[in-house]
Amino acid sequence: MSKLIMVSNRLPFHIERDGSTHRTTGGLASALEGAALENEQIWVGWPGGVEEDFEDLEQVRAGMLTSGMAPVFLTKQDLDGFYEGYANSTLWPLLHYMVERTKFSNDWWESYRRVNQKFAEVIMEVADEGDQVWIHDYHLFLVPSMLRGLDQGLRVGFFLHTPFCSSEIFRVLPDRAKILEGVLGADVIGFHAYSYLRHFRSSLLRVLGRETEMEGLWHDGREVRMGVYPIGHNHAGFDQAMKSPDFLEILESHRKDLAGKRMILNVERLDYTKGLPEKLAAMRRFLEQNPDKRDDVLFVLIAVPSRQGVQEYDTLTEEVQREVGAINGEFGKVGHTPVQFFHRGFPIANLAAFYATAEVCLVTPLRDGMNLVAKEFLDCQRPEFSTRPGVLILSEFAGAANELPQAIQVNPHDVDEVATALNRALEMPDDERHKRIEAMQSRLRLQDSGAWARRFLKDLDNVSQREDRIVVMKMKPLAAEVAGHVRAGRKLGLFLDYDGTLRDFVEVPDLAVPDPELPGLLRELAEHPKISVALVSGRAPEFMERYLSGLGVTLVAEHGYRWMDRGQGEWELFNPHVNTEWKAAIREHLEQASLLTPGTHVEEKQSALVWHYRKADPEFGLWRARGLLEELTSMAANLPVTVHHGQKIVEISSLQVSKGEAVDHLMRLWGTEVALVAGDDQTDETMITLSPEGVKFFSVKVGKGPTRAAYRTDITGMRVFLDELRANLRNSPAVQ
Ligand code: GDG
Repeated sequence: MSKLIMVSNRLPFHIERDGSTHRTTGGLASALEGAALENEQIWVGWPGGVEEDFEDLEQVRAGMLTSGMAPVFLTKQDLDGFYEGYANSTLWPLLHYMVERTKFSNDWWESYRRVNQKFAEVIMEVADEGDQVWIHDYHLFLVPSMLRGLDQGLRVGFFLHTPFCSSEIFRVLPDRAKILEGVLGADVIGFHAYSYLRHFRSSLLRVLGRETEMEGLWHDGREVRMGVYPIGHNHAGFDQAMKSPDFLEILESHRKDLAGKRMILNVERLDYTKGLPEKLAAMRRFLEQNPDKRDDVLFVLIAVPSRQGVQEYDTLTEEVQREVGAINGEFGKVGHTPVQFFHRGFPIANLAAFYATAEVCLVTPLRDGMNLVAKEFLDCQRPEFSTRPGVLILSEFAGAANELPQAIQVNPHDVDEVATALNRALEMPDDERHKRIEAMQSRLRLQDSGAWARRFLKDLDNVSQREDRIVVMKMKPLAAEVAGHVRAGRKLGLFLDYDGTLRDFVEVPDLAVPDPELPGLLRELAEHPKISVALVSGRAPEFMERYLSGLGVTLVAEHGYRWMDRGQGEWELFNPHVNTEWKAAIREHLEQASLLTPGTHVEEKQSALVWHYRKADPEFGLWRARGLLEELTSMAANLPVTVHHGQKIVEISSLQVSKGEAVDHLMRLWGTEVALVAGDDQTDETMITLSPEGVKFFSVKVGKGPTRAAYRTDITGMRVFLDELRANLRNSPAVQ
């Protein structure tokens, strides 16, 4: 049975005094426990500490492996550059929309790459073919594609625990493209909320120019799925804690200490994203505005220390401590301190007792991927422990806000709104409290952390089994079959589109020149006595002649309007009587569209006009293209033209010209007995739908979209086909 390899920056374990280690149940570890998976599990991550301090790394590693953990040791330099630097001072603030806190450094980026590589290597040491690898969080954005470089047989998932910020923020990052390409190595990419998925998709579009569907995209011969998987809290863990004798004791002592006062609770890691100063400002405002409640209300602030020693966090801690002191100085009196600040963590039973006795939970992060505290509070509010149900005040900028619409939702930056919400919560009648909390609780207890892990891993399982994943591999048997025909002495015609079939699209079409291997590959195939090759493109003749002539390959330009036999001599017309009188009227219309749409232009070919919008804003360009298509289709009703929406182009070409006509002509000329046509867009369907009599015919669609082709692949798969065909024929030459 395959293994599950969990990968996170920190390993979930403790080191004992005697050097032995044991697992802890942190958030992720307990999610897996709750998921009750049958597979063997291994955890890859940083064990804590500094590599230089371990005396015998091999011994530590071997010891840890026996408890299912594979350590990634980090040096002092790694911790500075990767962890404190790129992960926590570049990515963390940026993903939380805090551009002014975001710092950039090339050294940090290099360190981030190096450490991601270390993780990938440790994963490969423990992985076997077919294993599931589940990578967590922003520390490890590059690991998925690094694994692809090392192995094809793994099923790789990536989950982001933070928000994914708007593309307008994300594109500030100097290494934005590499980060996105890094994550695209995964088979499933998960987010807490739909808005994060939306931002990720728009970053793929605006940074990489990649159009995607809501549920995913095709990348490097694989389907990459994207989805929304809101994490749940550790319901079982809290349930168990609340059944322990400790819990009842602590609960009792809380009640005594409270002596009838109403607790407003706040629990968080002390981090600037959680909005503690803003929250203190709202508490102050509440106390100012509600003198009658001052002596009844107790604010309990639990702020677990985080990233201590980092300047920004130390400054934040001091700021919070100062303001707590100021509020208590101003509003406290003998026997009553309005704000109790705990700068430490508590065991889970204590935490549950706080959640159970609080009347209001104030969860107001400025940004938060999900926020589990909100869910834990709701879960621990149980009738057996408190007479009145509690009220949740929740920031609209926490991922949890999507799932908890019955909370009082607030803008954490609006001090007045939060202060008013505090008063509203305290005043809320019991029946309203019941209705709100019950609606939220029933959902949360089912959607706990175990359910979350199961859902993600199930999708990871499914994707990997899809046919599409092996699309590149299917090209090898196809090449062997076609080679078999050639070896048997049959004449093969290869009719290949260029852009999107042999070469990826780029920003400037003129730069889409053949990669260094392509000309040699085409030449060698064309030199075979039984093979004729034609490149059948929509491009103008000049480009094709410049980069693709002289290879012995026939060039067909302008969708079959002109051709150059075997890539030498003069360009000829397939049909010298093509009518192009319609061009004047259409040209004027397209030029008007270009004026109104920055970044677009009109290209004129002999038999066609093309409106290009690759350099326009992607969404604006697409919207305009759709409008143009509608207008042109009705204008063209009485003209001898066809209108076609291609890759970032709208093309109007003569009806008397098509790639299919051209290929038909060449097949007759060459006496083709076996033909393979391949293309990626709608104009290629005219070749794909040919059914020449007496010819063994293979058709290949490259990329997504509707097609009548028998095979589907992508650019990588197409190249695999051509390479394999060449290799097959090199090994056993043709029957002459
Ligand atoms: C990241 C994302 C996302 C807190 N104090 C104590 C204690 N805790 C536990 C809570 C809760 C966890 O810490 C905090 O989780 P959050 O979700 O609130 O926030 P982050 O730590 O920032 O986590 C976040 C999360 O990942 C999961 O994807 O929700 O948005 O930023 O579980 O209970 N636990 C104990 N004692 C404490 O004093 N035992």
